[in-house]
Amino acid sequence: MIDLVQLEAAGEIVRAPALAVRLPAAPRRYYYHGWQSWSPAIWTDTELRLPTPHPKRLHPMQFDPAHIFEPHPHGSGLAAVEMEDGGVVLLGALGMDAHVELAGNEVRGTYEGTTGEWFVDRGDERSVFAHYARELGKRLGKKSSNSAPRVWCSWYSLFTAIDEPRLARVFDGLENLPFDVLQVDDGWQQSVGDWEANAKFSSGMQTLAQRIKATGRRAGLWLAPLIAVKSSRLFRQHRDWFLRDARGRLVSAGFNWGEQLYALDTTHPLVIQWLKGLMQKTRAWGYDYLKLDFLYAGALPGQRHTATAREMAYRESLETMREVLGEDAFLLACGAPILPSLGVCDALRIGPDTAPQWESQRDAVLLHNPAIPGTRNAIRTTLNRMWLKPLVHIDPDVVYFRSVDCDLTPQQKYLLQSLALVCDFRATSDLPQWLGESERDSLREFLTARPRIEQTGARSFKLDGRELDYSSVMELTTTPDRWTAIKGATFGWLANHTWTLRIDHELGKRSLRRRMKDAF
Ligand code: 9PG
Repeated sequence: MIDLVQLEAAGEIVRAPALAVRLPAAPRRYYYHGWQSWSPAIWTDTELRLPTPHPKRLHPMQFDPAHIFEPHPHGSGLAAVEMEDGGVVLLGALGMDAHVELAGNEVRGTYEGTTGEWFVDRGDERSVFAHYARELGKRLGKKSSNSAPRVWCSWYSLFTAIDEPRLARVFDGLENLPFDVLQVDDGWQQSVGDWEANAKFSSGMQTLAQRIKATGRRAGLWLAPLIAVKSSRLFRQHRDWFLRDARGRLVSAGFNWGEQLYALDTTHPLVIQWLKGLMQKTRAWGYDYLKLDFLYAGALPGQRHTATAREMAYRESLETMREVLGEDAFLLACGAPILPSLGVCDALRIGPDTAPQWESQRDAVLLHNPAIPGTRNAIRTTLNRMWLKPLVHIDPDVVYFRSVDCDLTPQQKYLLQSLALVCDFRATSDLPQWLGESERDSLREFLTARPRIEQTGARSFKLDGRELDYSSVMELTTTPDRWTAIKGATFGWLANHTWTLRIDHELGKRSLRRRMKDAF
């Protein structure tokens, strides 16, 4: 049974397993809210049918796999529509495990196998989202309003090519640039699942943390605690810890690093114990800024050891990790389901990865995939999730100042840097050795700036009086012509094979090795 709410009920809270809001007419635009950090958040014309993003093998790590093929406009947790007169109607869940859709003149929300509260409001875009955020904060909690620490992160320059000598050169080169955290990203571990230092870090992770702390900064570390690659010891030794579907088959958590990913069942008592041990270990090594990544894996659909709704199961596992890490640690959740992370993490990545490229024809047109790393994708989704700012530190991902190994134009870099200032989250991966004198000055200014920020519209701001308009970044490439659609379908089919993904991974590694030999 669906409860029906007439639109007079603005600003109202209703408790129901499912709820429909009848609109006076068909809306003009629809706000699609993707499930996790990397999934897109976009406003589109309701008429527009977005093609299925490719490759499908990546769906579990980019979208909510339970809903990716839905015919109507739909989204995770909340939906908003814009009416002919420009007014916005919002239907948002105030709990976990809810999905919404637009069917004709009705916005419908459903809790997956549970019940909970709904918030319904109408008005102008900024005010309905602000009210919704306030209600979410009351129920899920919110984190401190102190500024987020300023982070140097190893990923977007060195990628997996990190090792002790390279990091030492970076730490030396940073001199007195005002970073609060030096965060070691992917590349230190033996395998995704086997969280011990690999041969490139033979002095051990504790020594590395000490070296960072000796520069006067906090030590940060990347971990993907809820997934494992197929070749990891963890997966080989504990197959029974991993999530399965109703037919007993292992659930895919996506494909990355040239390998199949699997998800831990975080309701399994031995998994909980293992997770606690892992968090204790990283704290004991000396890291107190944790970037916990690929967290969506904790909320994938499947049969769990304990029959807990999937997002609730994820939230409980995040709470467990938080508890062991302690309140004095800073927890950045990445690749994380949005609503279930609120109140537990300190910061939340709210868009896909930025990249030293703006947008590729391959990703935007052929694969039609706005979750793939790219600066335009990152800016678009981050802006559409700015409403989360009162609840959590919103991470728009790193910005770029360098010209070495970077195709972004000065204007594109400026748009991204300014967005980070608006979000009040400052991070970069630029190697100090790659920066010219004026680029280094700009980075220092960025790290120390306290600009006066005024939001002048849904997608425009004034920074110290300087106009900043993102409207040109926001649109998605629309329906492709027939020839492009055929090319895209063929390319998407090719890209879906494990051998193509493996070759792509190998080529990526080779190109990284070459770039590093030349540049660092
Ligand atoms: C390390 C990286 C960095 C980065 C994270 C995450 O959907 N995708 O294809 C996709 C690929 C990589 C990725 C996210 C999504 O990157 O966001 O900051 O830590 O892992 O491997």
